Amino acid sequence: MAEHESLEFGKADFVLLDNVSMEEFMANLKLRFEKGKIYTYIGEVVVSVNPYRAMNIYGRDTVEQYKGRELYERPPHLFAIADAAYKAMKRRNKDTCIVISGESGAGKTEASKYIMQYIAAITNPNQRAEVERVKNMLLKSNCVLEAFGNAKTNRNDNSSRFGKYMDINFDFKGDPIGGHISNYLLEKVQCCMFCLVHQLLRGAPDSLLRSLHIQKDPTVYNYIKVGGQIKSCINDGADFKAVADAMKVIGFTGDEIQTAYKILATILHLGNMTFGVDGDVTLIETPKLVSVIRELLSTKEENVEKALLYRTVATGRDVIEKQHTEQEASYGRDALAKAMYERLFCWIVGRINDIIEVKNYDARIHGKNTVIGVLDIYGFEIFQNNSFEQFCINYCNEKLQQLFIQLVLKQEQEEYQREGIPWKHIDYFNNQIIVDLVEQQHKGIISVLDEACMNVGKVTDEVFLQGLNGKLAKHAHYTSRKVGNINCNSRLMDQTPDMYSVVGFIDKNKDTLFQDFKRLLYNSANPVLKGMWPEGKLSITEVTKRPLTAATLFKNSMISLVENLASKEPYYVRCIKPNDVKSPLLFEQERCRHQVEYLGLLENVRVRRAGFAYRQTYPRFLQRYKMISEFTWPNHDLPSDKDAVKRLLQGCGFDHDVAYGKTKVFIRTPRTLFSLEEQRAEMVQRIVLFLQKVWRGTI
Ligand code: AD9
Ligand code: MG
Repeated sequence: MAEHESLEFGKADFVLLDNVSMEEFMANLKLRFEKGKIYTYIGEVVVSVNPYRAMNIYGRDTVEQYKGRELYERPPHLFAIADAAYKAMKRRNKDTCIVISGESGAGKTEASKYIMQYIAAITNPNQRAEVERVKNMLLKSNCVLEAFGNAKTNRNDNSSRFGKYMDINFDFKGDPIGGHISNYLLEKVQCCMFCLVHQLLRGAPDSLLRSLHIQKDPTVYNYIKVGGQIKSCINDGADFKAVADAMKVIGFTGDEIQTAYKILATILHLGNMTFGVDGDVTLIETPKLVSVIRELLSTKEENVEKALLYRTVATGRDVIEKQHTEQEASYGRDALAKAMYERLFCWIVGRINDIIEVKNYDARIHGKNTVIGVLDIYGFEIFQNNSFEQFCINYCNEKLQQLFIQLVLKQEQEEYQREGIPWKHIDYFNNQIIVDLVEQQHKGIISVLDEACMNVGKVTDEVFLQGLNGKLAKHAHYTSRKVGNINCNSRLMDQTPDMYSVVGFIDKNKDTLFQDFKRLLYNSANPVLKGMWPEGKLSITEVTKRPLTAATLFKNSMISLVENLASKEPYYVRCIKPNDVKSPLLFEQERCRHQVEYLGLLENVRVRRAGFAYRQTYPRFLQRYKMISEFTWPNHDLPSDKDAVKRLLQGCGFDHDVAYGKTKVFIRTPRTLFSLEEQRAEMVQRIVLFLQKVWRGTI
């Protein structure tokens, strides 16, 4: 518990509140925000409120203050949690992870960057060149991923449109030796809103723009106009260069970087392509663009035209070419643009992984390679119109909340029960019911959606809605409402009590890209582009297997993410967004309260307060502390380790602060542990001095 700050700043740990009520919690949070204290603990969880202004708290001197310290020794800070995760990894050989959650714009990505910076700053004391290289790569990869994966939205000027989980691998010395990035669902609806597109228009040299046939004026491009905002991301001009440099440093070749630009340019041109009809023939109204795209993609002109206007279908043994209607052609064009963006992004992540993954590490020689994972994922999102993307993003957050409940609330309570420690059960809302509503086999929303997609004949959003109403009408967390004739809304989740429109779910879930486009890109003379589309190799008769739907792929990736996190020792950062206007001064009470509620922070305080800060099995506890007591050093003659631990703690006068479970000892306050650690350090020092004297022969 952090008790070292003056009370004028409120309580540095919510566990220290006089009364655990929502009112007191909010008053403390507000007071600290107003005093510029943006971090507060709940035990080992950091609650962070976005300050919306530059804070002078991340410099080298602050790093030094936190390095190697215990959590409760210094005022709450992200660095303390990063240090705790690092120490646990290094001292106890544990894989750890830091899960950063909170809604869009709450400060997750910034937090993840500060954590990475901190880890980079405290490692590699010997300045080994290889480790420096790895650290630089890890930091630079962030810059590239943000450029391609972040976009300006109403809620955040630099909003992550993809979820990122990054593992950093460490060697036995605790220095970074590599990493791995997993990305989750890049939201591609507004692919032209991505930062790099703006950076390209504003920051690229004229010669590059000319070679891409791109004009500087963003209003020329339909996809950008559809995005509705022609504002730039932060500092486009300088950023363009920074991203290009970062890509070079990471090891992207010139051809690879050029191909990335060509893909972005192709997407912009595609958005301006229009189709018309002449009798029963569908035509391209903008033939010039076809030749521009041909040039950019290094393909043949007639192939581009054909892929845009026809699709090849296999009917039994015959292969026929079917002309698109105007509408189908437009749909195909948009799907191509989105798919190219998504593929480019995944390819970039893959390339970065190839480069940063741990190589030449032999665990038999070097000992275990341990990991710290940092998860920065898109937060809960509620817009005027919530569609498939919000559904996936919010489902992901429910899943992470469930993990938090499992690890922090449920397991804690269950452990006390198991160990026979007196314990008053604390109620909390368990959102498992909502997770099930989404992901359960057969009955869950994703199953219903997949079923609707597989319908033979009529496959519409309406059919999906009927499916939902049929299967879920009685579910306590599902309601359905119909607005007008076409706009169907369903309320799916309770934590975010808003409606989702089912319009577009079917299309987005099927996520079809006509095979003809895949073949077109695979047949490009540009080897980089070709390499991104290996499935274009398949002939039409070979493509029979139905691919997994977007929602099912997402669900599977979430399940494995949660499994991965659950296998590590978790640390949490819970981010809160104080207002909607990016103001450093405004603390909107209701808005914040809502976030505190759905993040379950009050329950977290209650469980933590009723609980114990530290626990350890009796033998391991003795192993670490037996030297501080005459009853246990060097060995004890008591009937059991439990009795020995009791004797040791009684001897130190800590009996009042501990509880003895069946297999573990529980210590209530960190101060006790701290004091045990101090006594141990003192004893170790004395033993060392003693041994030195023995060696020197002075004893
Ligand atoms: V989203 O789910 O990706 O849309 P995030 O990642 O939660 O969202 P982000 O970290 O991007 O939000 O923060 C939004 C903005 O808040 C940043 O661009 C900064 O302007 C501001 N911010 C956030 N954290 C800090 C901070 N610790 N110090 C100063 C901050 N400014
Ligand atoms: Mg973000």
